[in-house]
Amino acid sequence: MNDKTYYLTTPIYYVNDIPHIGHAYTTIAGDVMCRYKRMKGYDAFYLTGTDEHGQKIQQTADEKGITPQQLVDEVHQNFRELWGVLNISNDDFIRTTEPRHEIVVQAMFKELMDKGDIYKGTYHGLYCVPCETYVPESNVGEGNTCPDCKRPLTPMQEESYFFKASKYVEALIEHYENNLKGIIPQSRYNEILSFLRSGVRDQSVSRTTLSWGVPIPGDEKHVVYVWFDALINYASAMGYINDRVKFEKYWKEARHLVGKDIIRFHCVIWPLMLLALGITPPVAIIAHGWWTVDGEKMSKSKGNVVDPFKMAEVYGVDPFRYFLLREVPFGNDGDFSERALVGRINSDLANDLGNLLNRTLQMIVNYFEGKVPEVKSDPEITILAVTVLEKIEKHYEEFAFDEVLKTIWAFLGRGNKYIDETMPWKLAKEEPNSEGNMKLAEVLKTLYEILRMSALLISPFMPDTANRLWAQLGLAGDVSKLKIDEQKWDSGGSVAVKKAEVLFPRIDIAKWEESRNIKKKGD
Ligand code: ME8
Repeated sequence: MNDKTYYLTTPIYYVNDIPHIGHAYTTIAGDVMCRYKRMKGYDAFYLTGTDEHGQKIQQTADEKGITPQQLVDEVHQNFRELWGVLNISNDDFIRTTEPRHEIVVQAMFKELMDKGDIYKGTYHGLYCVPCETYVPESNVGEGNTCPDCKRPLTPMQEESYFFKASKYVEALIEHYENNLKGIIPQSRYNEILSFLRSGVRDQSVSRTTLSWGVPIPGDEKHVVYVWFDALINYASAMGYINDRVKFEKYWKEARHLVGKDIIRFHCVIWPLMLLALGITPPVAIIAHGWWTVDGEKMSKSKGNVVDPFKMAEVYGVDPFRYFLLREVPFGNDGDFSERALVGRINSDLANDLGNLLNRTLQMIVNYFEGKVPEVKSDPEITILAVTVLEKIEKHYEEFAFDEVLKTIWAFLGRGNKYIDETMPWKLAKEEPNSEGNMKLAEVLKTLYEILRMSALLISPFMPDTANRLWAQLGLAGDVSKLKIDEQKWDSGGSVAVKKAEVLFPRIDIAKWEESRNIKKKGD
């Protein structure tokens, strides 16, 4: 049995809306991490799913004149379909309306009630319906509006169950003090710790104003508050009740990937719930930034919501995956523009990677009849390859996907420069068995090894491209199933390469602009 386990989750997405690039971003990032871990020999479990209860869903269903069940059954399919299109390697897809989830929500709620950590009271407050949250008085925006979505708040008073969050705050502070990487990046860690030190009030965890939720055991006019319900998916999907072996195996390695909008729920409420239940909090919560589009906030009313299905169709799945993780340091906000995507396809993919492959294969064909020379590669590049692997490992630990890619691309860049420096076409003119002629074999073997190692390293980001690259290198099999550490440097000799095919066709900018009706200056 593999004892190197890893467990990573995405947020579960609301199904009142169709998926957009924000959802695609989080899910691709998690996918890359799990694919990398598997190639490093881990048994990595990747979970995603949909959040299907609550007022937002009920309201959307009402507006559409269908039942909430019909709505969630229909809309959750869009997410499943998108993950198929984007080549996401999730091991499970949890829906919060599934019985396997609901039984865990009820069991945890009951356990906390029995312990006295959930009690009944009355809640008064200003509620934001779209955000599904009460807004504390200190945060209410001008004219009683929500500080996040700016929409008007509704005054509400209701009988409610409360979770004694305050009781576990000290324990959580201590947990984070002992786990300095418990929240990534550091700035979020500091923010959450100072929030915790300012105190956390008991949390309302039930609603009587709607029926679309998990009923509270023994008091069925209440349903469980949607966030209390949703967070539990991370445990219910792992068999918290039905499969304890699985739960124990993966939970100790649990990590949650989230957008910065929902860090308090994940870094404060969820770990407090876990501590109350006697469960260890996750190893880490990793928060990423927010995408805008062409400099503006993405919104339906502006009509600028980027459709990931369309991006994948027009530009290809792999370039889209690559772009999202290369463009912006994880944790920072970023701006999406198709122009920037086209720029990266042309420069990074077609030029840097595509050209290196083409030039190398062409020279192996021209000078060695297509057979990779059976010699050792250049010692200088061999040393470089070792440092590349070490750097990449470190960047993954920090979830610094952009740095991983920069490191791979610097390596490819070294390959391109190596061709310019060694000028194989000159070496090829020298006498057979002369020093220069022997150097030619070394140069081409070195370039071949750079490409072989790059195929392995890009596989988590661009699984199909890695396989196409691998096949052109004359190698068989699915790269994503290989183990990086077993693929020793210089082990890839004695094969016949395939004819070089264009990996990424260049996009003609003038035609691209024309197809989008983008007028040039002065037109
Ligand atoms: O919050 N940029 O679901 P949700 C980057 N159901 N990421 C974005 C984004 C953007 N502009 N917009 C959305 C919920 N995201 C809850 C979660 S978890 C127990 C419950 C991503 O459908 C980002 O990961 O609103 C964010 O956290 C998530 O989508 C929110 O998805």
